[in-house]
Amino acid sequence: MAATVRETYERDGYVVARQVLPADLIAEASAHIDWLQKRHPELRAEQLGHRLMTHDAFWVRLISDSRLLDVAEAFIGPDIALFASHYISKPPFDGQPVLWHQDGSYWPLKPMQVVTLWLAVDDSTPENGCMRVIPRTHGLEIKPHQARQDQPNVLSSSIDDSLVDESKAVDVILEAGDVSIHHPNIIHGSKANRSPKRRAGLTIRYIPTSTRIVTDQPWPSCFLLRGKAVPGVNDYRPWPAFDAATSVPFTGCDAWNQRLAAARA
Ligand SMILES: O=C(O)CCC(=O)C(=O)O
Repeated sequence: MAATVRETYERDGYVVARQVLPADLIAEASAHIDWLQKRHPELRAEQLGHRLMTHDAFWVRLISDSRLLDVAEAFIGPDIALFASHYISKPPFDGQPVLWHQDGSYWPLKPMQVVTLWLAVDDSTPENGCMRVIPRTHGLEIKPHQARQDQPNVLSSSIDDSLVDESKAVDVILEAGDVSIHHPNIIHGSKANRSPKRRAGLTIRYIPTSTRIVTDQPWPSCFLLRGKAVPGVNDYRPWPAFDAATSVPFTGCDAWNQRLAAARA
C-alpha cells in the first residue's frame, strides 16, 4: 500500500481505500445481512454483531479475505487477529444514528492498538447516513462517555457534545466495496437514515496479536487471521467449518471445508 495512505491516516485519523472487494463478494455480504435478519428478528439491523459470529463460516471467510488483511497489515503489521465485527445496517426511512463517540472507550483492549476497517456493503452517502468523522481528533485521549436515551441511537451512548466541533465534520462517502479505515480515538458517528435506500456497512476491528482482549469469558470473535500468535496473550477460536445451519451458503464453501479439514489433519 502506498505510503501516503498510511501518512493520511496518521495525519487525519482516517483514510479511504477504494474498491477493495469485488461486487460478487459484496453481493454475498448483502445476502448475509438478509439471512442474519431472518434468523434474528429480535434484533434491529444495526445490531448484527460478533456474538452471532462464532460458528458463522461466511463471516470468518469475509473478514479473513486477503484483500482486507493486506489493508489491515499496512496499519498493524503482519500478525493479525480479529477483535470484533458488526454489521450496522440502517434500514430505509428509520435507520438509527450513531452518536459522536470514540471507539476505544468501549473496548477491553490492552494496549489500545487496533484498527477499524469499515466495509461498505451499500453505497454510503449523506442521504442514507454515511459515517462522519472529525478529522485529526485521534490525538485526543479517550474521554468518558455517557448513556444517551434522549433519542433512539445505535450505541445508546455518546461522548460529551461539548467536545465535538461539528463544523469540522467530514462525510465519509463510499461506494459498495470501498473501505474506510479509522483510529480508535477519532471522534466519529453518523446521522439517521431517512432515505429510501438501505445503508449497510461491516465494521471489522483488527488487532495485532500483541494486543490482549481483556475478558473473563471466552471472546466470541477472537480469531487468529494471519501470521503468528503471541504465546499467552489471547485464546483463539478454531475457524468454523461451513454448515448450512450456522452460515449462509457462499461461493467456495466446499473448498473452505476441505481446506479446514486438511489444516486440522
Ligand atoms: O456505521 C456507522 O454509522 C458508524 C460506525 C462506527 O461508529 C464505527 O465503525 O466505529
